[in-house]
Amino acid sequence: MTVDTALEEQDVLLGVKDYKSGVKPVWCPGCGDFGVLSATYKALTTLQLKPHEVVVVSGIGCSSRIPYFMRSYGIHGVHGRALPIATGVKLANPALTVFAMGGDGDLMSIGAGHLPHAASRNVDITVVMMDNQTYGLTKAQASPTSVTGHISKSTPFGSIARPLKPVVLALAYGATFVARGYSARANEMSELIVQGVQHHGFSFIHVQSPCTEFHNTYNYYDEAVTDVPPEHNTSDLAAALHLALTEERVHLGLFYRDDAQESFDRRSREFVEEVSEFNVDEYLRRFA
Ligand SMILES: Cc1ncc(C[n+]2csc(CCOP(=O)(O)OP(=O)(O)O)c2C)c(N)n1
Ligand code: SF4
Repeated sequence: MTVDTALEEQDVLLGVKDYKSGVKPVWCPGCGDFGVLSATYKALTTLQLKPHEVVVVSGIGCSSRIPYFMRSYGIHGVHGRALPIATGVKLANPALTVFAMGGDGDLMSIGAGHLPHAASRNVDITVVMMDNQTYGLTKAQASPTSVTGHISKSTPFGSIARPLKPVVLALAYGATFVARGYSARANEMSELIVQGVQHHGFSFIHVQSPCTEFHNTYNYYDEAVTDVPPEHNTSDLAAALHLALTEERVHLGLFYRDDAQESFDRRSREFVEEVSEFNVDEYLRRFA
């Protein structure tokens, strides 16, 4: 998706409407992904980023349709490959604000192998994972975050696997900004997205984003969520892991932030001087 830059050239204050592509979301009524979309519009308004400075990369899934609804650059990629594409975009043009957005299936199943590498490299991108504990687009198979006992078309007698814990994984992989939001609390989520973008490193925002069509968990999360306690020290990795492992309540807010690590894209700029002209024809002739 491309954006025309006429609006950006004017020095005007941008509002939510300026980040809307005009394409009407095709999600089911009440889908949690609407909350994520409006939180993202609001965050961009707060940040006053110009649409042409933003790239939203996604994989495949209902949640991964999000780039269509945003007036920014966007790539609706290949299933599970949002992170490597987003990494490439950021390395090619570090001036861009790059998001990788998608579902629990896309980022925790087929794409799960990319998370440790993108996180430990500390690539300066903001990941927003819309977790509905199911594969919505393909009509509700169990996902890696489905709870044990979850009954679905692929687990008719209840899932016998234990669910992955995305926040625990992101912390363990070395993400330098880790937070959790909830679709029903779009304002708080928007604050987290703002902070995630402002953080110069790999930001992982896990969002509980219910699927109203196949796995409606709003009542559960309305009861289960609670804020990260104010006394929590967000620079203490062990404390963040402890909080993320808590089973009784689902904590919302910032778990961990480390601003001391230099990002991969900044470090890679050190090699710009070393880059020499690459002649494709000459290279191919070697194989002739
Ligand atoms: C290589 C490949 N395997 C499987 C699929 C089928 N497929 C499409 S979306 C999806 C899962 C989507 O789940 P999730 O990422 O949680 O997104 P949601 O639809 O729930 O938002 C699957 C298995 C595919 N498109 N490509
Ligand atoms: S199937 Fe579920 S995840 Fe997909 S749009 Fe509908 S409510 Fe959202």
